[in-house]
Amino acid sequence: MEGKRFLRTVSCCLLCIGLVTSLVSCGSQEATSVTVQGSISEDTTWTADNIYVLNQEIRVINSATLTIEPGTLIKAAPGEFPNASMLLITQGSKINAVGTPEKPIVFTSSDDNITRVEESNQSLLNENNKGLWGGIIILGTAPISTETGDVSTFYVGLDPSDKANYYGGTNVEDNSGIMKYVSIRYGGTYMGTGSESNGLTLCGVGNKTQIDQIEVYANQDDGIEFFGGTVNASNLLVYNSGDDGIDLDEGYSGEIKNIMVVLGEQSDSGIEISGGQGDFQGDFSLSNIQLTVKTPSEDQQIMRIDSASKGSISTLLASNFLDISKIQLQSSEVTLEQLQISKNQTEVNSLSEINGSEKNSKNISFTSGLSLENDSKGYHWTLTKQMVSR
Ligand SMILES: [Ca+2]
Ligand SMILES: [Ca+2]
Repeated sequence: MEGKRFLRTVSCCLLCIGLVTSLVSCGSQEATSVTVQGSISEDTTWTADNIYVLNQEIRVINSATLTIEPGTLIKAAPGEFPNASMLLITQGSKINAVGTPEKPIVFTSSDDNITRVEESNQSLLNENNKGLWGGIIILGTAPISTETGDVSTFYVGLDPSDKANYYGGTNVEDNSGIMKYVSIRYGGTYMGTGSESNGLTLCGVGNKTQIDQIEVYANQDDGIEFFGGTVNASNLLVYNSGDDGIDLDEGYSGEIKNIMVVLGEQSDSGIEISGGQGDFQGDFSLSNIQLTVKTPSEDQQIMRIDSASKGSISTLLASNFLDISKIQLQSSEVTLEQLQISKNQTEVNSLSEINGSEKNSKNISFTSGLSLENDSKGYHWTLTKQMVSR
């Protein structure tokens, strides 16, 4: 029995941690580079003295918890579908990634030259190096609203014949773990579905999960996308995404507080919301939102909200957009309160100036002199802040 268990442990470890590839000089200490491949099927801790290199799809399965120490640097090998490197937390498994402002947890590309989290501002990559790896995907068991009415579905881009690639269910209180002070950089590789991956994708993730202080820097698709689920989130910063900053889909029904999106020239909407595709619409609540533009372009929209959406958006400051940028509101079940919007340096106070669809005119109020609960100082730990002040 003992021998059998030993062999099983050894084979699991061989699968999880491929090999120690090299020692990387980092000042007085040397960080060991550890290649990770295959599935993680028992509780595992990644420690800050190593650099973990994700080689293709890493799945946490079998109700295991992946714990990542503060200050840990994780890099992802290059490649696109079906060889994209990504971290996938499957249903029942958990991520426990809690950094601190001084020691955030950093996910980046293996093209990144940094060897310690503290060297982030010495990276030779920049905001144009998007699409290098597949991001982080969490699959939970909370409700989703799909077109087919299915309670659960597979994540597009993953193998539908494998049950581990499914998300959604009836568990509002799904607990998929905790992520705090985590920076996700240069993701968004091609997923073989006509689109790219998001920085962080939360699929059917429930309200016992904690998502707070997350930065997504230079991702090719959306920064953070929520597919259904009931998870609450706070302090989300998305910088220069190729598509939207924050994207809600499939009847997402949680509360998000403190959002900051800085759009780049190729970005689409600051926030895009699609309601439920099936039986229920969901009900979201977003507040304390700052949407701004680094280099204004005609592609940028402030928000797009489709006809199936239901929820509320309050205290929103949008600035530096071009005149052509709009809030497209196609639902009569969304309230927009305390908006302060400036375009071409001028404050706009009427719906006709911001509404692309002309569909809905009720439940909208404007304000001025808005002060947000968390202004940009709260994000001092992020790469975005370090690069802006460099
Ligand atoms: Ca997306
Ligand atoms: Ca999108």
